[in-house]
Amino acid sequence: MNLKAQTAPAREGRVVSSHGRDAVVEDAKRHRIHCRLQGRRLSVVCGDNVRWIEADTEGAAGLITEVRPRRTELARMNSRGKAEVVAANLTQLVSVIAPLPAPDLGLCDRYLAAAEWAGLRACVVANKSDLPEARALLGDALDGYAAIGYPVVWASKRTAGGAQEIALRLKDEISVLVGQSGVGKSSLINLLVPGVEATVQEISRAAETGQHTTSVASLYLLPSGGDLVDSPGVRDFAPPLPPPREIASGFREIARAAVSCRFKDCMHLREPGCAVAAAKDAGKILARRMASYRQLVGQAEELSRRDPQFRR
Ligand SMILES: Nc1nc2c(ncn2[C@@H]2O[C@H](COP(=O)(O)OP(=O)(O)OP(=O)(O)O)[C@@H](O)[C@H]2O)c(=O)[nH]1
Ligand SMILES: [Mg+2]
Ligand SMILES: [Zn+2]
Repeated sequence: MNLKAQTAPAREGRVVSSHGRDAVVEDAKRHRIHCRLQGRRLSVVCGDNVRWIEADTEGAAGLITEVRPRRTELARMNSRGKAEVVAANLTQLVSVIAPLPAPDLGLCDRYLAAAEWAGLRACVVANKSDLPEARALLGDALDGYAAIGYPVVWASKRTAGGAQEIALRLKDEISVLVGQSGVGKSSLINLLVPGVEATVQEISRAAETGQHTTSVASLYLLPSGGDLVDSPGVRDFAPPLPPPREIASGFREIARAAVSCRFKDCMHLREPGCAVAAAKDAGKILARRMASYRQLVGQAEELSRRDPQFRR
């Protein structure tokens, strides 16, 4: 570290994107500064509030010296089974689905569960509503999400449909766009934030090849208020799981029905007097949502067998 770095006063800022030991920090005046992390122990993600100092460090103009405690964390399990934070200090998750690539609604259910566990508001955006197959492929799913209380919006970058409604939902929130690769998250950023050019897959056929266009999470300021994080698309998303008994809190309609189960510790698998099973049989809880719930309970049980600490 040079002399200037040692004497410079620490300043507050927020990480708008990060890659390895490098991060772009936005200061109070909305200037963006290329920073490096001080020391090996620090790590930051998009949305982190940090302290930094001006410093000439090999191509970077600042040095991040401290990460402020996070109010919220959205995390995922990486391929090595370790929790990895995707973004910090979010208030809302926007799950983007589309008719193309082939929709994976189980993935959307897992994102919504992760939002519940992380204490984030959540909504569902069905993009590419201009495609003729959109309503047939996504209509029922969207109605299902609306019925359990998630705001839903049809959107299209082609027709700009839904843009105002989404902008209204994003106002006063720090939101993240999540979903499969190719559903059009970056396209929605470009629609909502004129002038920025989030990289979008050029050839529409490429959406089916499973290539990921956005490689790091980046935060954008919305002209109508609010901040929006564009995240790299996924083929799969596994949230870090709570103990098996707490999985139901990620599925609001299941948690609501569960108060009437005969047994207080009912897991809604096949216990007698299960109000959740009754609600499913009566068509009030979707079979797919139950399957998503069961899948996560199975995974959480597997984890707690391997690590009894996990059982709490
Ligand atoms: N017909 C139609 N195509 C769209 C719409 N939105 C995006 N696309 C196309 O879908 C493809 C993927 O869009 P992206 O915005 O790159 O998708 P993404 O979700 O950001 O993908 P990743 O960054 O890989 O996660 C591009 O070819 C877009 O032109 C839409 O509303 N309608
Ligand atoms: Mg993208
Ligand atoms: Zn039950």
